Amino acid sequence: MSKPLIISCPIVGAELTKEDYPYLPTTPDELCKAAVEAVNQGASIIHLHVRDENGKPSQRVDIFEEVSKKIKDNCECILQYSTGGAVGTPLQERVAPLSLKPEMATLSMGSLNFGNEIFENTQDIIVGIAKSMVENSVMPELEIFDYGMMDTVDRFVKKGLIPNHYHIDFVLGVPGGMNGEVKSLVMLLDRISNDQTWTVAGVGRYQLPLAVHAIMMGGNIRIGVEDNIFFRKGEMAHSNAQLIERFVHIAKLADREIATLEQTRNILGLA
Ligand code: KMH
Ligand code: ZN
Repeated sequence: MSKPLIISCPIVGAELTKEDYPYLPTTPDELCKAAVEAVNQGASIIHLHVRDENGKPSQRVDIFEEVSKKIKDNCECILQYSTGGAVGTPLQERVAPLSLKPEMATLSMGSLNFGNEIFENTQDIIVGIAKSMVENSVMPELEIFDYGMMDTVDRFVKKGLIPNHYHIDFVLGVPGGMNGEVKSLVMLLDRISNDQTWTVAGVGRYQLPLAVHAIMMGGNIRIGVEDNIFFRKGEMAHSNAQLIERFVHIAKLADREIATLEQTRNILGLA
């Protein structure tokens, strides 16, 4: 029997605007609705960014608190806060929401060009975020955007700079990072042990082929509009749930059941 498939959903991200994508959830009510629909469709982890009153990406604790409460009141899931924020967000703002003690949060394992900007993750930033995660008992999901970041993971774990219990998310296809070809994923998988849990987040047109391969390879998938807004070429998805639905069908046809919340916690070793 193959392992249940964990579906994570990044419901909004920090880069898109409603001008880019009219269905983008930004208000607390819209974020809650998007999360509930994603969970009803099969997601057990919600990767959460929030927006301020003007729709701008924000790491404000009060907004994370309000949105988290709304989501928790309306569905059961693991909340995974973004500590990446938007490009250029200072360290202190990035870690601020961790004081709310979400079950999980992201930890990006290196700097990279992000389109025409730089997503900065120096050693001090990585260690600063990791320290705050340990203080708040938050399980890290390591975001791997490029092959060399796996070397950083190994080095930092060895030096005790980041926790040694983590989940991995290979985020492939960011312009400036590693591409989302299946052979990129295969190379990365060669770097981890058999018992290491992992997810793949394919950006843009890579979402579909990488998720299909991950389903067959025993990995897990991140599906949502932070990574991709198109259901198919030229046709926007109208919700996160619509994007997820296709992969639930594929997983079922491939004899992979969708992980329940309890199964997700067990697989990831969450308390
Ligand atoms: N918005 C990107 C610059 C994360 O959530 O941890 C970073 C990001 C990663 O989205
Ligand atoms: Zn994110």
